[in-house]
Amino acid sequence: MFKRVLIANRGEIALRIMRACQELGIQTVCVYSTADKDAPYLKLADRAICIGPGPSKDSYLNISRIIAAAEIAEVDAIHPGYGFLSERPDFSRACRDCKIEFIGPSPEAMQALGDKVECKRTAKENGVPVFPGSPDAIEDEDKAVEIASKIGYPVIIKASAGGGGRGMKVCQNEATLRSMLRIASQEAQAAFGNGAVFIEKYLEQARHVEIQMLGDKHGNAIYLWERDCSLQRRHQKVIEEAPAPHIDREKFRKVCEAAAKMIKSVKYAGAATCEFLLDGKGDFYMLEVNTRVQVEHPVTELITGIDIVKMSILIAAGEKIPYKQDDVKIKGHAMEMRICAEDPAYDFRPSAGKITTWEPPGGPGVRMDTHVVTGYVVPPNYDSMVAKLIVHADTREQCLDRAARALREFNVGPIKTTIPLHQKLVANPDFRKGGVDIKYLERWLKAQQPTT
Ligand code: MV4
Repeated sequence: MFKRVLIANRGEIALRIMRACQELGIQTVCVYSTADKDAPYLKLADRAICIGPGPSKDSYLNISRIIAAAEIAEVDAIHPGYGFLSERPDFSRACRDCKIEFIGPSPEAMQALGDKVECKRTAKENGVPVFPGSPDAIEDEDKAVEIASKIGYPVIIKASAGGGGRGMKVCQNEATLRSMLRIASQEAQAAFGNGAVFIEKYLEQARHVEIQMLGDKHGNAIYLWERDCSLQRRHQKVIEEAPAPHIDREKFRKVCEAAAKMIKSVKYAGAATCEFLLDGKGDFYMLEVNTRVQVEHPVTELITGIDIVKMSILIAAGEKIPYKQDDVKIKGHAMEMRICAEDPAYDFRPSAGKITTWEPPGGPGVRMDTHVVTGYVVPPNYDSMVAKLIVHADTREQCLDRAARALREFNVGPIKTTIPLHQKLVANPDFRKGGVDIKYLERWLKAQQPTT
């Protein structure tokens, strides 16, 4: 087992990883930027090392500074958390080159799944359903038009090196497809240093369901079932839940089995998530694979009882996954509300500053993942999430009621947060019915706006 681990991240996930390490008897080294120098969680680390100024590119995204900190502190491994360097094959490789274990997949596995064209090919080979489209990156406009007329419009152009919704173009007809192909490729080249684009059938109305997986270094892979992340705004998830409401579980099991086979095929070690769109007929289509621990992992931890962050560390240390697929049972229902320092009454404008009132909820079935304490100052440099409120109950309805109760207890000031939005959502009849689509929240927010 590792003696000492460096945490290359900040905020709630740095604290979450620190907690996992401490329960495993591992010493922790936390790096921080000057913008985070007074963050309270740093006191819980065995050692905290400043790696630079506030801008991420000079600190949390700076590979050489992080590796230097790891060498000074003589750590055995680095946990990247989510965001920042977590999905960068060059960071995984830099760790390997310096003989530091990267807590996550090899650069090869990360590359194979991060490239969307390659990932789709691997998916197909393993029986994971994907949208029909171009099997390779597009070389020739006429060939793309031919494929599009075969699958039918609308089609979507995506960058092979893209992800998270960046650089996508929906085309309703041949003329748009022809003109957009070159633009999309140029944009992809500028944004990702790789101009490869592909097309696939565009699905208008969909739900977003993702499968949580774990793979180990011994060729084992299991799935921890799914999360429904359809409630989102501008590609930022607002509420995630598990299990997904109203799905055919036996049909879905086959998709999960194929997804596990796929990550096994690239010898994947660590936590991974396969993103799917679910159409109105109940069919699933894989979009992409996230090669990291995700923000919303606690939802799955609560319904399965499996500690995903601890597992990621144990797997990196060479342990076998201690669960058989049949050991993974869904217990109850869980929901995560991402509480952000933003004002929903003013188009979600950032609300950074000092938090003088912080009264978090508690009681049965309530988990708070946060680095915030009374007096904490939200720095303006990073993402605005200040807490994840995760609730667990026997049924979905009880979970919603518990969420409403916890949100009533939650009192924060003077900064504005998204708590009032969450209160409206857990009481919303459409959301309570379950199965809202990915455009629901933006539609609903628009309808809420005063029309004057
Ligand atoms: C799509 C799609 C519809 N059809 N692909 C957005 C994020 C990236 N992971 C892929 N995305 C989409 N790909 C096809 N063929 C719609 C989206 C999409 C979306 C997907 C999941 C969650 C929210 C979304 C919001 C807008 C568009």
